[in-house]
Amino acid sequence: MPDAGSDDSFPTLGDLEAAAIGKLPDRLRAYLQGGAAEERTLRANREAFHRWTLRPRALSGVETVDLSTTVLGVPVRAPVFVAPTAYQAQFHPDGEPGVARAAQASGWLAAYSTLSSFSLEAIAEAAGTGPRWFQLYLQPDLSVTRRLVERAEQAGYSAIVLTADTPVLGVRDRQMRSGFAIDGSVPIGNGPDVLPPPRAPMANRDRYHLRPEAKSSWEILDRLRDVTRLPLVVKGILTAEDARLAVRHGAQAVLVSNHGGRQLDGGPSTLSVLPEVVEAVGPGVEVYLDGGVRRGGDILTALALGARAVGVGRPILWALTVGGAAGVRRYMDLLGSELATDLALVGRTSIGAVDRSVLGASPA
Ligand code: FNR
Ligand code: LAC
Repeated sequence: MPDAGSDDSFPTLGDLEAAAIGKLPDRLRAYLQGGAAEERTLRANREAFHRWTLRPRALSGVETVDLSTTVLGVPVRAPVFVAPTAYQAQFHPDGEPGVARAAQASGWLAAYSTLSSFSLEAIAEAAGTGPRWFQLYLQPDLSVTRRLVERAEQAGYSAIVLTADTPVLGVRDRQMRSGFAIDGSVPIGNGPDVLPPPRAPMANRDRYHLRPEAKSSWEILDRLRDVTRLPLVVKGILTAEDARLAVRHGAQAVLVSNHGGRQLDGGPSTLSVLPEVVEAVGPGVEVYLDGGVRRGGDILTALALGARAVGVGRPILWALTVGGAAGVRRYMDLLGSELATDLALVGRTSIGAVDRSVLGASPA
């Protein structure tokens, strides 16, 4: 068990990012902090939250506040989950098992990357009974993809999150300048046959070629359903069209994500397209969001616009960098407490009571 929030190297959530990036070598800082190209989309994710206002309510009887909810039917202690991020042992030796212990202690759902530093089985062991999802990157060889999914099912992961926005990695200026390369040089815990997405298309005269898995269409969801009974969550949805296609091909939920601004620069902020996706899928399908979620008020804003739960990516890696598993636990404590505070201040005592009336008028 990690210490319950004993790490005081970040007294507030607002101190976490600076505390972490001060500890990292340049290459890892570039990998973690960077987005694609000019980082317009990276910035837009944060700015979108700042355009909304929350409506404080007075004397509303808020003695006890409950953050619990369910995600795909699984009970969780807060409507926030750990978004999948690669190579966590690069940031702290505790790596994904450290995150898993913190998530279990906090009652948070956590998603783990295909590109985890530790094996998905080792992470599952550390997670114990804690809810966990496996994030899937399609592999050039379908049998390798299939094997990953089977292993995840056997190890007690309760959903497969197919990341659908990465046929090739976005153009990452900061990474290129710093020399951090997502390639075979960074160890992957799931085995030597598991590959990260390709860094760039291969030029051949007047054509550019991606890897074989890039030919996948929505039928890949049908293929995955032949392999597993687990629910499929499609990550990387930013339009009503794709949301409808995902549902038509059997996705149980969609995750509105632009990969933390790391894929298509110039794409929209996630918050700005959340309402269109929620409307497109209709009431029976859960919609999640990640990208720029930092404070309790951001969570309320996304929930008010129809998200069932939200993911946090970089903040988990910041907390891991600063304090390992105990740092992640402290981060989860701080964010949970802030969300409970903000919920009381908008006059609500449960997550189910958060609706559009929590927010002021739509931004222009
Ligand atoms: C990511 N993300 C990501 N997504 C995924 O599906 N598989 C992965 O392996 C990774 N790896 C990864 C590494 C790092 C360093 C970052 C910052 C992000 C994207 C991640 O799941 C999520 O969409 C974003 O991080 C959410 O935005 P914020 O919270 O970082 O602003
Ligand atoms: C990233 C990949 C690995 O964004 O998902 O770095």
